[in-house]
Amino acid sequence: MSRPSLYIGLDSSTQSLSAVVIEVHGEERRVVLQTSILFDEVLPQYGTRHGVLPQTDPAVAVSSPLMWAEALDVMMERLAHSGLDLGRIAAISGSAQQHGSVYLNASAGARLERLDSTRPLVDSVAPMLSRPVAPVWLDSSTSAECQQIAAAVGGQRTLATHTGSRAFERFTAAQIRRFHLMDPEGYAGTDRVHLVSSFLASLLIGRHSPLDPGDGSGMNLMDIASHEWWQPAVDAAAPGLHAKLPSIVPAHAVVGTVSAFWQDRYGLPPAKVVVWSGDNPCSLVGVGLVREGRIAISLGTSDTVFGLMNDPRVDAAGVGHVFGAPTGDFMGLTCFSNGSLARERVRDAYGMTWSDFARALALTPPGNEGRIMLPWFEPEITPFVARPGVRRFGISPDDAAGNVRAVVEAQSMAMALHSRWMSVEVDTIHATGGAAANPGILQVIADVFGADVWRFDVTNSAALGAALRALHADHLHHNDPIEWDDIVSRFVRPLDTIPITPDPRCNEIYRSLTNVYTACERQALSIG
Ligand code: ADP
Ligand code: XUL
Repeated sequence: MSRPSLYIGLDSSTQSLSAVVIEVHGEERRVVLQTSILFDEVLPQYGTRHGVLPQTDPAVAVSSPLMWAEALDVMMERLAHSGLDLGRIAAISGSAQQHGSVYLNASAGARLERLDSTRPLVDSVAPMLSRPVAPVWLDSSTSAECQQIAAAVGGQRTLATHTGSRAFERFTAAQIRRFHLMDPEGYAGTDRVHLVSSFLASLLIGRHSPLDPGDGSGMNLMDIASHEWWQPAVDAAAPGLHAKLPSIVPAHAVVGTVSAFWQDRYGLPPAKVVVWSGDNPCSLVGVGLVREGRIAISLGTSDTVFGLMNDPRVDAAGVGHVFGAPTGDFMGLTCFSNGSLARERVRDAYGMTWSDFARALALTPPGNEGRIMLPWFEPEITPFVARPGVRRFGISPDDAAGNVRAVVEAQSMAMALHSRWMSVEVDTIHATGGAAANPGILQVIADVFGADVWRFDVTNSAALGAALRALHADHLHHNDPIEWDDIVSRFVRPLDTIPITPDPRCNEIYRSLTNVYTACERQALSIG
């Protein structure tokens, strides 16, 4: 019988680098290792808070590419000492926070080829950077650049039709444009603009890596249908940008092998490296969504609602995004920045634990007697709110339990309202992320959507998705394809035997309350 193979999925998220290792032995497939490195704790010398470098301007969010590189070095050392038989690694792939960009100078190509395995990785990477920091998805400082790009290509609708999204502050095009405008010399000294995903893949293979359509569609630069750079948007972003962009390859492409640096430093084999992707496309397969009809709600640092779509139905003027999916289909996604963050702010304001928070939900009536909160503690992505501020309609800040219910109901109604554009008939929701541990929150979501909610134990859904992509691509490579349904069914199973089901009476209450919520949102946005 053949030896079992190992597949590694890495995920460089906002706050941590995680790895999930799966073992495949014939029909037997299982997760054999999960491990995470929290940036703030393990690499405090970079001075990040929640993975982001402190700034005086709340609209600016940048992080450190060197910190991500060092985390990769630490992770590989950890894997090398994990007891795994490294010689059995068949393929590695990865996932990374979307939209973030890393700027490398013209020496990077040659330097990637001769990374010095006797020294820490960062020593070789530092001289490659043409910009010491990387803007990340929490940045909202580029509204002017978004307007300029949209105007140059003929409007937001045209941009959305081609690239899958209207111009968004955190998307890479606007970030590149801002760098070009603020630091023309730095931009001129940039030879390659990588996404976080393609940057880390480059460090693994020892040369510039391409990127995949899933992460490419988070840039406002790629034509969502042809998977090629859309020249009008590229021209609108910054001069000479086309030559600085990586190439785009299918999500199952093998982009190289683990380079000599890693072989010499940690004894890794020259295993295949499958192109990395964004964390949302990876999570799509990591939570088992390989067909249209179900959606996932991820309750993490941010909240996201996403689902597979057979066709690229774009939200022409609105809030949603269409990305490429690892299966070759499409995915729709709406992102809310005030996710766990807002829930934590309410919890902490009343000195509660998560159990108190759950109790407060249980003690208050669904619909909260018609009272509404707009929980914009930080700048919000959906709907776009530049200047944060919490708005309360009919609810006193002194009412602890009422405020708990209000934040959860507002978030659930916003998720339902702002994912309608996907036109997916939702009867089943896969819930993931830290806050999915809270059944009270999931009950409100079930009632608002009128759908069954299943909990999945996928704290590492993006890393798992990356490992599954490595498995899928390796089999394709050997002309032995495995169906996506077959791949996910072995790894992605609900935590419970029965779902959280909607109460029809509560669903009725939320149908009318969502109209009230919509009016409150409109009023707040028009006042500013
Ligand atoms: P990330 O986006 O960083 O991967 P996670 O999915 O790990 O985030 O979620 C972490 C968040 O989960 C924490 O910030 C915390 O607010 C939230 N959380 C953890 N346990 C609970 C709970 N019982 N109820 C509500 N939220 C919770
Ligand atoms: C999606 C988005 C976030 C990041 C988080 O558009 O900005 O989900 O990918 O890592």
